[in-house]
Amino acid sequence: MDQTSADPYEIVRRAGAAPLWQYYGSLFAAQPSSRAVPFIWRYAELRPSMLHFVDALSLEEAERRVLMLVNPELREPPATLSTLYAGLQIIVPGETAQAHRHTSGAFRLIIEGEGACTTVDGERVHMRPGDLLLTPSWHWHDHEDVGTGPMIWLDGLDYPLVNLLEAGFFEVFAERMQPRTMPDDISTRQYIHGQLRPTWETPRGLSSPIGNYPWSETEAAFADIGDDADGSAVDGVMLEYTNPWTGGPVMPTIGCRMQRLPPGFAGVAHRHTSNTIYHVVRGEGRSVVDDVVLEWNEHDVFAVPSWTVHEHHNGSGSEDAIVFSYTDEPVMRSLGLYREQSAAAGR
Ligand code: GTQ
Repeated sequence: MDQTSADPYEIVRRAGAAPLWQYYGSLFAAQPSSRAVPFIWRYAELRPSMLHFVDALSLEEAERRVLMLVNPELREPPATLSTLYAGLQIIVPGETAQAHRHTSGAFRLIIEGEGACTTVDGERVHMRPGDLLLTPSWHWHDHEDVGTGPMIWLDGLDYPLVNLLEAGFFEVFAERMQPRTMPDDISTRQYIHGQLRPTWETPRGLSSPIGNYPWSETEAAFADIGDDADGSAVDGVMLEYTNPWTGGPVMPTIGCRMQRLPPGFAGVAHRHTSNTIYHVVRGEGRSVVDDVVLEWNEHDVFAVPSWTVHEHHNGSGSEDAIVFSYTDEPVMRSLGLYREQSAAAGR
């Protein structure tokens, strides 16, 4: 018997075990420390590449024409944050994107263009800038541009979480486009009028039945509130998109919000055990995330990892900033892992 095999640690290792005392601190850290870093992706920098790939790559060659927004610390496999992903997708007139479905939940926040649609489980849904479109888990979806110009949107998916949980399934539809089995935009027309719920419908699954939360409704909500509510010191006037069946988040894994930071807004810092990705709909400003300053402009996307201290500022003294965000907070809450702390309370 040689000396290494007599080493008790080596014997333990060869038997497929490990001494807990060597790992305790890293496995049971005093507080979370995300592998992901705070980061910003600039729309003005990426947009020309989006247009380049319209010419360079047909949608017959690619399932989707998407640039993934990759966190520098999460390159392989690529993800934006540990549980969430963001991508920028473009489709041009005459194009169609193959119908498919996956167990990952997805949404699209429309950035620019007109005339594109997505069909989700038989319902064709129209896109306009500022609209939030849902593609919940295992819903068939395909996209098409029947308009006159390119359409660009932000994709948000939970695939980093779903893959971590080893619960990912994917299926391609037998034909390129799925049949339309319902009147266009019917779910929005039925459900969007807030407190008036269609009595003949019953919940299907855990997600909101609304295909599109149109910008016109979000804008009207902000206009109706005006300056007559202060909102929160952290987030300004923030509205959460809700599932009309539960009043809760739009999907079990992803919550979506739109916030208005009034001119000159300087938010109070806080942190929480949820990952958040932001998209600037309108305006300019900056967010400070664990001492990293992210200066943002219209249509930029930025990522705030779990438990990082962050605060938001509107950079303009005269214009609103409108910021969309999505979060894994529903996951953390449902597992009893959600914690929130104001920065003053113990950095
Ligand atoms: O449009 O179906 O950015 O399946 C990533 C995966 C978009 C989509 C993404 C997808 C889609």
